[in-house]
Amino acid sequence: MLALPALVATPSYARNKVLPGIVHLGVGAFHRAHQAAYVDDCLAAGETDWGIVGVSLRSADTRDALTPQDGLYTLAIRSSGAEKLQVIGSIGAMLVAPEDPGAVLAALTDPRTRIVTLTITEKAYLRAAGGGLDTAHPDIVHDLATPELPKTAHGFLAEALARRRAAGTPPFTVLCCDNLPANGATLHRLLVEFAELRDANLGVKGDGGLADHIAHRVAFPSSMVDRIVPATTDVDRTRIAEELGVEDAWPVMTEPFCQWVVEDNFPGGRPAWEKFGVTMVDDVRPFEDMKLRLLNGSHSAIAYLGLLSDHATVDRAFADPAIRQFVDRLWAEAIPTLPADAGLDTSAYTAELAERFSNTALAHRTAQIANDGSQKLPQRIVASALECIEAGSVPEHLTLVIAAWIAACEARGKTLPESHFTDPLDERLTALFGRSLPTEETVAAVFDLAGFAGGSAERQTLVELAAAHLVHLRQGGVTLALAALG
Ligand code: CS2
Repeated sequence: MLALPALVATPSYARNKVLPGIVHLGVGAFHRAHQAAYVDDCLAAGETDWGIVGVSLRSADTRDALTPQDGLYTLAIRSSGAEKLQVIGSIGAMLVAPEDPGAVLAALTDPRTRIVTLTITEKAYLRAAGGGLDTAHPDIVHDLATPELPKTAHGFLAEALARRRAAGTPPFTVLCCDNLPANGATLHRLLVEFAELRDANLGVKGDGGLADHIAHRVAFPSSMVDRIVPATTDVDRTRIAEELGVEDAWPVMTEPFCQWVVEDNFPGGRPAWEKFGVTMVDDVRPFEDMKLRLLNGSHSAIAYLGLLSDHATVDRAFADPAIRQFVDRLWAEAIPTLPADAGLDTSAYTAELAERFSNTALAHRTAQIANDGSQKLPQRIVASALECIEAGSVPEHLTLVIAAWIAACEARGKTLPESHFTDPLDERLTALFGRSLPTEETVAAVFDLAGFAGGSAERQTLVELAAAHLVHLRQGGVTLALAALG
């Protein structure tokens, strides 16, 4: 390795002695700031058979940037006053699924691969509005028709597990690291559904099928992952190159905070993660709900209210006293929906969140968090709002976040740039907004499209609350909507 400034931490282990043990699907910035950093510590401590094979399911960008630098990249850990650089070496090889699905399947069926981790983002789980597998999605249809050339995570996992089973290789453990509730169980359910359709195509039924194998023989521990990772900018690239004295095509920016809580269910073995700061637990659910509802929920609130108030970054939006007060009240509304007996310290947690959101060095763009609201709001906002109503309280603040999302979507191409952020529902949302229906009908139609509160008795109450907020947002912007709160 080139000589780097002495303060830059570099891998202290022989990278050519590391064996692949983990295949990661979705090798984006988040993975590189989080799981890859934990694995780097394991490798440095001598657990050398847990190297990562990184897979991109869509674009070649990460592979193209990192392969010429041998998979090495800089992690820049930034706080308002300081920046610490660390070179991470845990990603040994990188594959681009659309270019060579066979190579991905070879990595997944390699007996040395004992864990498959995923950060593919909420929308790649391909759930229909009701929560089940979107069996009409063209990529699912494709993967069922052409199992040996998959495109989706579901297709790759199912084909690899089928091949391992046929070869007598034990299954790998599937470790979901996306921001979904009960993420392991959710992926497990979707994959069994996918495998049932696959079995049906092959005329296999019941016990002998892949669905049965996946249902009973493959472990899907849930996990809660947390680290804020803003997208890297060209300014970051230039600054890091100056500090390093060498170009890094894709350094990753992050904060000092890092948390990983994992359900301890790894029949095929795992790194001794607990030695490196990972919390291994029996049940991750309380941690997951706290993170989704308090961190991610307020992140989405800050993103949409921030965009509508002209704040480009989280720290600036959070420094706006009206938004700050709103977030405090949002937390107060969501906290009673968390389990009271799980030992969660919500005041320490929100105090720490307030510090993290105030980190001015991150410049975390509100537009980045605004992406994919239809996929994020159900677990961040809608679930707590429903539980508030069930418990007899009125989720005024939670429903305002839903309205702010709709208003921000409507504002694109008007007060916000056309594609400032995107959503899988964009085409249908644009068509809906074009119909200029009465506000409550628009909100009800958005709920149907996004599957918010589907089938629940409280849905109409949520629609009415969100519609009232949307009227205010349209009439007098964020100022009026916040002023109108009780
Ligand atoms: C953010 C998350 O972009 C978003 O939707 O809320 O990526 C958030 O930064 C992470 O979950 C923090 O762990």
